[in-house]
Amino acid sequence: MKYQNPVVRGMYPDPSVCRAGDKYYMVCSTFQYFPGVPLFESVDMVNWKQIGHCITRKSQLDLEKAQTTTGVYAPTIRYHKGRFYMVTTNVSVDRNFYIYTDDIYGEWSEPVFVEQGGIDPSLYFEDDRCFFISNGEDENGVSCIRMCEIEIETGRKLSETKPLWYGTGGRYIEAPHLYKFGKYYYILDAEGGTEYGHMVNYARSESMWGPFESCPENPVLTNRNLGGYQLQGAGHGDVVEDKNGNWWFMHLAFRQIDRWQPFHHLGREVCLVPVHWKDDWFYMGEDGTARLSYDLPQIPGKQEPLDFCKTFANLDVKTDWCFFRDYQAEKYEFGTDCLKIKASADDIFGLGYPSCAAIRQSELEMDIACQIESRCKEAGISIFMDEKHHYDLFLNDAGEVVLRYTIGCVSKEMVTRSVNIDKVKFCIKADALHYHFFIEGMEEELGCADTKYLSSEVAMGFTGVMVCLYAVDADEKIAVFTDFSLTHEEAVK
Ligand code: 6LW
Repeated sequence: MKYQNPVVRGMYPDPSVCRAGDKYYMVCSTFQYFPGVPLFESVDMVNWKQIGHCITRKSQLDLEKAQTTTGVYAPTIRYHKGRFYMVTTNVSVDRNFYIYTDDIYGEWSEPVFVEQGGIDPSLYFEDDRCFFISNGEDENGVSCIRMCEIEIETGRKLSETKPLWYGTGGRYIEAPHLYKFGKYYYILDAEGGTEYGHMVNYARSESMWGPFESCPENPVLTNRNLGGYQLQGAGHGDVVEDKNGNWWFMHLAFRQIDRWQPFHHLGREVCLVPVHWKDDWFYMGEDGTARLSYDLPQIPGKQEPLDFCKTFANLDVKTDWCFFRDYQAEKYEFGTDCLKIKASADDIFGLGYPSCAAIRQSELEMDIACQIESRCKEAGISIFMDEKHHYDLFLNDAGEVVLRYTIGCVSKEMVTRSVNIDKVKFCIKADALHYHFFIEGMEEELGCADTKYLSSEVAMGFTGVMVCLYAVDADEKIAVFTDFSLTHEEAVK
């Protein structure tokens, strides 16, 4: 098997994976976006297809107060006795909960809350008992991984919460998972922060509650010493054994924009590295680093090329489109060649429910095009990182084309064409370093802006850039989007 990382591209952070029979299932964080927690299926760990979302109803998740980077943090997916469980934190209300389903293609349950704090919850099943693990602090305020036993039907705690492991001393101990492989229990974490110093560590014990012995080779995965390498920030992930006895670590990492520019704006993406064992210790990747490509001749199969021409005809509202805090279906009319959006007064600078359909920018180089017909206050395309970092190309209610750059406390609007039109086709050409803005048919660009000002290093936070089609107007006018395409030459060769 030859494959390239990331195996799932664009903002899909904090992957967790489980095996159920011959198939694998993966979930990721979604923060303020709705539906929440995308769910992927694979038969070989390398090729992933999104089959839906775990969170599809407002009753499962209240994101009303969720700004960018709050809301849903790292989820864990587990399969036990015919039932799938997805456990996560809603950071906006500071609560951990899980939902479950017996039909992976169907709806998931209402939330079951667990009264243990911290983030990055995980579940460990042993026979009919269930243990709940998360990060947090001990009684002296020292950061650690903690665990309690719960009653899986109700979420009720059956034991007190006790510290399990204090990690290796890196900052921000998080992303815990407990496993039993052979005779040992393994407690895995991520430390160092989800930036350039991110790393994966673990420890083992013959007892579930420890004491744990740290792996002598920790960190077992980190790219922190690979200066100038495109893939950085390797960390937070989940270990899985496949049906053929191969071991893998599925984890997050990000692609930086240039060898000498330590910025990334696409968010954290899903990568896969092989795992091997020695003396009941496991080791990851290439000498503990995550690489952009792997050639594993002992594993059959091949990575399928990704479909990189996305249009209204092949995008699915159930899997591809994301909305801010809730999906208010009555505002959107999705057709195979057209999207009609009923504008709302809420804009993309604040909270609320802007009329906005968003899709992840999944490649550094992409061409984005869309025709917009509107007399809304504004309607157009936003290249959106968060409320304070976005580039917007839109038509206003005077029929003018406006390009607006918003970077932190500076927002600059340029009327680039004052032509009194109500229909225009916009094109945005993204390369790793810049966005170039055009009107179709005009050779001269309207403007050009750096990708790095939308990066996680500038904007902070945990999300990545989304391409948004949006409309703002207090009178709820309709904006019509046609001829939409999001293309990339060839991501995986
Ligand atoms: C997540 C934490 C992290 O909960 O980022 O990479 C946080 N690690 O574990 C949000 O994605």
